[in-house]
Amino acid sequence: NFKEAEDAVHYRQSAFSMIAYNFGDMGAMLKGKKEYNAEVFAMRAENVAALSKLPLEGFIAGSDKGDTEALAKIWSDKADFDNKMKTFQDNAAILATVASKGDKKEIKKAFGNTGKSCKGCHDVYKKD
Ligand code: ASC
Repeated sequence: NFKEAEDAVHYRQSAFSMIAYNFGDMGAMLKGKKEYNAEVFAMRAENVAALSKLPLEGFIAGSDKGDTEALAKIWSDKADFDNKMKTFQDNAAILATVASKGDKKEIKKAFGNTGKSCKGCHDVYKKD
């Protein structure tokens, strides 16, 4: 278990940071901002799928204080928050599967769905 609330905050922020790095690079490839490399893309999709399972554990009770963008609403609507996190995990898993197969149209669709599940949660539960 985490010793302090701030350790839980750091844990989830670390996971989100790695998710953003990997997902951002995938976006750059899909938007043609850098060369598309199917192997690297699939590796990053695997990373995001694995990393997507980590942040939820860091949202422990009482960790809405301090250096965090997490809104208190997370803990008052925890079942919905958990659900949205699960949707993100499911979409990320689909993206990893689709990326390993290489159909660009399917990849774009799965990437879009995953991005929507990032935003869907941020819109409601993250400070702007
Ligand atoms: C990213 C990132 C997010 C999501 C979101 C998708 O690359 O850092 O928070 O995508 O913008 O809509």
